[in-house]
Amino acid sequence: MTRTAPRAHTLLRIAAAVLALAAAVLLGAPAAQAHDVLESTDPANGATVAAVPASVVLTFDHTPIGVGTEILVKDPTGTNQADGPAKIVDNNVTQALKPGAPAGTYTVVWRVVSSDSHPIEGTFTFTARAPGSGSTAPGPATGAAATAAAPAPAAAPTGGGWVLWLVIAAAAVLAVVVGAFFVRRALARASEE
Ligand SMILES: [Cu+2]
Repeated sequence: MTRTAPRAHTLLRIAAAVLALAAAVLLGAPAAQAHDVLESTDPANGATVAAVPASVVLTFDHTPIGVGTEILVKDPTGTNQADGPAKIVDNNVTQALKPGAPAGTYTVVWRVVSSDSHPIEGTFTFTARAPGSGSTAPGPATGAAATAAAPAPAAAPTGGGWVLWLVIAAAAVLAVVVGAFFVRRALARASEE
């Protein structure tokens, strides 16, 4: 009886430690998810292009949440040449520009809500040597973007959900494995005493 008391005490402490570790891993998983990162833009930051494009595209490392997206495309006079709301398709945020937007250096001021629900923002610039083409070019471009936008929202949340569940499952497995290791070590120590 004298030996069971310290052994039970040790096991209780080990169990508490394992539970605390499992909780830390499980609660830490969402916090470890970082903000989405802007990976590239089209036109690229600092690039010079022949003419103002029909749209600018921002590519992130995850699919931003389709709420509160704001992309200003300021021409050399500071006038916003963005035409209509930005469209999010997979990891790409596309902002159409007004037909015939003037040549010069543009500043794109963007703000999106990261897939971890935090707002992120930034700016980039590009220079266009000629104005944007007339209404003929942006017409088919926005039409194609609109049809491409339709299937994406259904697929995107499923992908994000899978990743989250994978992380939780991995954390649970890790917690069990680590817990089993500590318990076995504690039992080995207890039998040595
Ligand atoms: Cu974040």
